[in-house]
Amino acid sequence: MSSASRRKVLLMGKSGSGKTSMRSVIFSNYTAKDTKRLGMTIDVEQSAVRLLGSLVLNLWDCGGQDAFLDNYLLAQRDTIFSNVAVLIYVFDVTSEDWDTDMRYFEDNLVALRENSSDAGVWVLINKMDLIDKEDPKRTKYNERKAEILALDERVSADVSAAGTCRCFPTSIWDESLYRAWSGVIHTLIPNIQLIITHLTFLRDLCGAAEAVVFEGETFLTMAKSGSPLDADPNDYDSTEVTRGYGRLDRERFEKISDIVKSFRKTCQRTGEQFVGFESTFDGCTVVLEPLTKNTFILIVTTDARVQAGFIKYNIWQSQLHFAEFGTFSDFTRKCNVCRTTIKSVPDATYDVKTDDDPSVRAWDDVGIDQATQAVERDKIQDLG
Ligand SMILES: Nc1nc2c(ncn2[C@@H]2O[C@H](COP(=O)(O)OP(=O)(O)OP(=O)(O)O)[C@@H](O)[C@H]2O)c(=O)[nH]1
Ligand SMILES: [Mg+2]
Repeated sequence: MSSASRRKVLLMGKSGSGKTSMRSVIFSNYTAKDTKRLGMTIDVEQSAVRLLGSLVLNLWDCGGQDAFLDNYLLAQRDTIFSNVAVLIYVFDVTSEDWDTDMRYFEDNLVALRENSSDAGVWVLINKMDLIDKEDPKRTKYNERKAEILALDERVSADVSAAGTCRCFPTSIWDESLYRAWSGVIHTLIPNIQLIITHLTFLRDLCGAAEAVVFEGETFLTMAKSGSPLDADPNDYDSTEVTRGYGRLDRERFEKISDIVKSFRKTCQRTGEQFVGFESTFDGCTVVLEPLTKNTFILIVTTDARVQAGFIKYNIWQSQLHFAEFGTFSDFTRKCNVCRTTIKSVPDATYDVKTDDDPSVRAWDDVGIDQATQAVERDKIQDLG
């Protein structure tokens, strides 16, 4: 069993770039407007956010005034930059002193690579809403991104196994913030590939188009079935291709997060408890259900014959097993998916005493095997 895993996430960047605003919108239910009241951060503000079972993010929001920045690089260098899982570095796209901003970024990156060489680096170029009108093609963003990636390449050239550096345009006023932060937490979740494999299985079991897991408080997207979160059409799996996945709105997860969070706020105001929802319209069925203590699952099907009750039944069957992913690396619930895939997962074992006992059913046992089921489904489809 793995112990509680705490991952240190540094939030850095010049004063006023929007670090505390982001943290407050994502983790403390602030609206973008509320952030106008925030004062500057003094030194480092630490907070802990529990994401999945034992996964806890330790957020270090580092105030960006010059005096603090100098202190992080000198007196506090080891304390700040050691044991970092991810550095989120925030730039203000409207800054008029880009050269100085880049110099600070370089100093921080060098300190990070010295102390936590494998940490991932997420550079968020923030306040995009302020320049989108004057620069609709995002030329300025693309130039800055190129400069940042070139700088990282130079700084990380001699560092073995340096973590990846990625750039995102963000604004606290739209969905881009959720997209960027979903990407961050996605990379921090242990067993993520195993979770994706199970979601893909569950999607296919339900004859669905998509299965997505959201974090229960923030509604950040943690994982989805099939292709990776930011996949381009070449990465789609066969189900996604046949179900016309390319036509789906690329910002659907962020929009769903927004809708669910607003709905939950309404429920709170009216004294109702939000537990999930289901809806059927135009031959499409959507089910949102709690999956584990800290997550929700959304399953969407465009097959008019698949009913919400069937989807929910399968979700309920999977719940206890999914709960294991957040806490354990030794899986003890009988599972056909794990039996075949666990070998490729580092540090995870599948140790189920009843594995050879046919009288004990796995959560994903179906009456007929998967291949037969697929053939049967095609036959029914052919009959119209
Ligand atoms: N227009 C716009 N304003 C933003 C955005 N993000 C943050 N702001 C505003 O920028 C101001 C400063 O934001 P903070 O979050 O306090 O900045 P900070 O990076 O934490 O600053 P320090 O704590 O001093 O390091 C606030 O008034 C926010 O409302 C954004 O995406 N767009
Ligand atoms: Mg701040």
